[in-house]
Amino acid sequence: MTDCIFCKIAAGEIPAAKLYDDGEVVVFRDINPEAPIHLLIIPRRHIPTLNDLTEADATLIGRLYLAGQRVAAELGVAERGYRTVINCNRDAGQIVFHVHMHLLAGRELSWPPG
Ligand code: DGP
Repeated sequence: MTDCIFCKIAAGEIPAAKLYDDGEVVVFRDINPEAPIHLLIIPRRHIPTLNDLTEADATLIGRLYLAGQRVAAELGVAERGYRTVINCNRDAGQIVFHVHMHLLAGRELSWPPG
């Protein structure tokens, strides 16, 4: 999608601190971190929200988690812990309409989230 900021990051047209890219899934640091480690894990293919997923995307969504697991281990936070969150639409605070999983780590995270 031509006007999607995360599509442009995935394509390398906008710079981002990328940690992982396997062709299908890209991981980069959030520009506005809410924790010492705050990553965004995205499918390269443009999917606006969780509501747009189909059965055919089941493996792809699993790959988002596996990429997060991998990068969390590489960054040394797997044992201490981390949180993954996907916001969907307005009430959840989604502002970028390209499915993305937040991975937060490096501090104790309160629960429930706001
Ligand atoms: P959400 O509220 O779930 O849609 O989260 C969008 C996140 O995307 C937010 O934490 C800030 C981040 N973000 C927005 N624009 C950019 C950007 O250009 N680069 C990076 N690295 N992150 C961005």
